[in-house]
Amino acid sequence: SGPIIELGYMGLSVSNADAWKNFAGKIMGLEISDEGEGDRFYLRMDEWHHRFVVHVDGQDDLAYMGWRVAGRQELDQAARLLEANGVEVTFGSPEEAAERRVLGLLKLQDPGGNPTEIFYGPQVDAHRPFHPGRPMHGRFVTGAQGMGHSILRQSDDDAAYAFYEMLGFRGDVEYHLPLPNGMTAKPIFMHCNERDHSVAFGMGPMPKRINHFMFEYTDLRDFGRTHDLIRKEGTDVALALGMHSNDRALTFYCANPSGWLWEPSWNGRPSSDLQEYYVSDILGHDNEAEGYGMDLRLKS
Ligand code: MBD
Ligand code: FE
Repeated sequence: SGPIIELGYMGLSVSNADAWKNFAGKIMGLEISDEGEGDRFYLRMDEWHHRFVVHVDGQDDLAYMGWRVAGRQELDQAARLLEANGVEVTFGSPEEAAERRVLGLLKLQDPGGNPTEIFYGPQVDAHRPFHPGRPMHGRFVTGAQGMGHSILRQSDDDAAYAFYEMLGFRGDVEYHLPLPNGMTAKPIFMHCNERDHSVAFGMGPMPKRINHFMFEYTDLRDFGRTHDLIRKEGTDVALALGMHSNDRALTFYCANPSGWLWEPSWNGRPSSDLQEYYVSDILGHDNEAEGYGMDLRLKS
């Protein structure tokens, strides 16, 4: 295993702040934390100061991924590891660390060009209990599993695999799936903790850096309420309610106000180092809205 312990935070660039506050808070149940900075607001999922920084600067895409290491020694170790493998790394300035609410960070790019930060020491607001944006029976699964997972754009899946493996992630191709053009998609799923996967790729060309973000409710009632609310709003759903074969989670994929997908989920199983692959999901996940990069057939 390597220095990375969790997907700790993400930066999003959005154009419509009000739509995002409604979607993230009133529909998904995340806590909106606006400190009046004007160009950004925050989304909380737990006691951390934030899990998302939402930058209102109009790109409607991922701004950066934030991968956590335990402490300063592990940050230095990660920097040496990356440099030894020919990856250009810069240490964030004290001002940049303060802006991210962390004790220290590295800035780099993954092989797909996705802005990537490796950090230690997040600001945890233990004095400020998590307060969901809509009433919730339970909470979000975070802790040792991190905030969730994302599928990211890569131009070279082998290079992406080598990069994340170098940082200590494990995983491989976990599905062989038919594509609309007759080819076979072989997406790769990688984990760095008990979350089944924290990063995935291998979905072919993508218009944005990110295809989707998955997060998990502890309570089926909250997951179900989110599904009810999305259906009531008539929001685009790319994959209907279903259960994945790899993480066994009940999920669906809906469009967020930036036009990429969110994957609310419930009841995922922990990651395993015993590699398997699947040719179909277990239940549902029928294709609905097209054009969100999820037009492959997950269930045979
Ligand atoms: C996932 O979380 C996912 O997004 C896909 C495409 C397949 C299995 C699990
Ligand atoms: Fe997913």
